[in-house]
Amino acid sequence: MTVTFDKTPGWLDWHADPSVPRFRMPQGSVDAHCHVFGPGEAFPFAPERKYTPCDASKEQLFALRDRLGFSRNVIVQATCHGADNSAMVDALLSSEGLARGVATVRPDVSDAAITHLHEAGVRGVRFNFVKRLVDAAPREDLLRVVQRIAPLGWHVVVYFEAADLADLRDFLTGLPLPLVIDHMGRPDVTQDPNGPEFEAFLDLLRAKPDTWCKVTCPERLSRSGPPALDGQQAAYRDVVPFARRVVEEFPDRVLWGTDWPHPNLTDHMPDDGLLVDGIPLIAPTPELQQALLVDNPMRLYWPEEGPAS
Ligand code: 0GY
Repeated sequence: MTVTFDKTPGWLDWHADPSVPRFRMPQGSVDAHCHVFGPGEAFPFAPERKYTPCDASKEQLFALRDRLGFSRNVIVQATCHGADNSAMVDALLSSEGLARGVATVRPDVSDAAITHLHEAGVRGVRFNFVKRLVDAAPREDLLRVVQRIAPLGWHVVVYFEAADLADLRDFLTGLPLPLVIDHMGRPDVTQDPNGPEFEAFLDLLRAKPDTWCKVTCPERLSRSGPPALDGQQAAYRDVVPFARRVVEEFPDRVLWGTDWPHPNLTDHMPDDGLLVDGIPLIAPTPELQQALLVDNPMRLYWPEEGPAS
């Protein structure tokens, strides 16, 4: 029997006709944060999910990759699929090696399942601390997951909100694996980018030198919003000083991604091409762009391919 799903009321679908970016990304750029959703008929959403999205298939993701000018993707397991990684793994297996994955696993995951994930291209697990997305997992469980994945050389991707950093900091700095932080730890961008809240976030990157940061999701963090129709103001300009601080202090530890298909946005859906056009504002030089879009994600997700010649 085929299961059908009704989207969460008010759900905004991904942009059907994104613009082709004016910014020319360097050759080999990686969209290092994106998701697939279902399709629900083939890959049912998890019973414990907190939202039911529209479908966003691997074919649609790869079409976006090509339209925007990316070469590769890092597909992050979305919470609507719980710990059933099959939609993400199916996308990896269809990518001809051009996608890597970040999975959600439970501490009792079998060795065979971990091996299967690795062979498909998974290189990390995601720990999600955002309460509206998941029920909190006990930290002992997370540490057991860390023990299970450490032999494979994987890393831990963490998603949390700025207000929770103080509580999480010791746990995060104590993790014996590289750490990748989603969306700059979700700063409150009405605050000063040089103020204490964002300084505490930058201190985490200083304290644990194998911590990476995704300078992603301006559309999610912004209060100034998308560009005015007259095009006079840059899109999401209030997020720029935060991302730029991270890129300039840690040029070798930053990653960029679209966050397509943009789960849980409620006021507007971004044009993915315009998101790409925002990259030179946060990484203004060709050297910073090459590191952000190519060298850094390749080092983390395709190290076997070595540095670009
Ligand atoms: C994101 C952000 C969100 C959701 C998820 O896995 C997810 O459900 O990541 C969000 O709602 O903030 O990274 O895509």
